[in-house]
Amino acid sequence: MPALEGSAAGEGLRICVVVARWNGFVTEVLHAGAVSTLRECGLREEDVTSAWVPGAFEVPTAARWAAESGRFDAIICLGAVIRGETAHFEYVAGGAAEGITRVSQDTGVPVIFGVLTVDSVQQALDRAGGKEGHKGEESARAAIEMANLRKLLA
Ligand code: INI
Repeated sequence: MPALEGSAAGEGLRICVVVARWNGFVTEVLHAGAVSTLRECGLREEDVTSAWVPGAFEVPTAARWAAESGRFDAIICLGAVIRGETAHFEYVAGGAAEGITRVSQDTGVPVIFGVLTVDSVQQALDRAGGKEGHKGEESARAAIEMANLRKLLA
């Protein structure tokens, strides 16, 4: 029975990291972890493009531009929406999640959901290199695996 799995090798892949500036004390850590993991997995410096946007709500739009450009094998979306800090958490977090899902499904380009949607600053920090791991690093590994799986399945 054939079983396919995308490898963890990043050589030759081109990846765009779309990252929100809002809650930058978290998103800059997610971004640094994603970029360093991509480089450790073999991507060349010139094949990792970062695109900064104001907030998580704008992430799907930039992700769509990147996906439709045909220049990237995968897109990583990074952001931090913190419930305690906003009265319109559901709109921002829901808009980001639905938009990112739609971009990936509409274009077929892997678009990785690395947007933290959490209740508190502490929960965000826990997921940006704290006790709950590092969503930026995880997102980088997921992007490479999905880009490689796509090549096997296409
Ligand atoms: N954007 C975030 O990325 N995280 C947040 O927690 C947040 N809060 O708290 O509101 C947030 N708002 C800005 C939003 O993403 C847009 O940039 C803004 O509404 C302009 O469209």
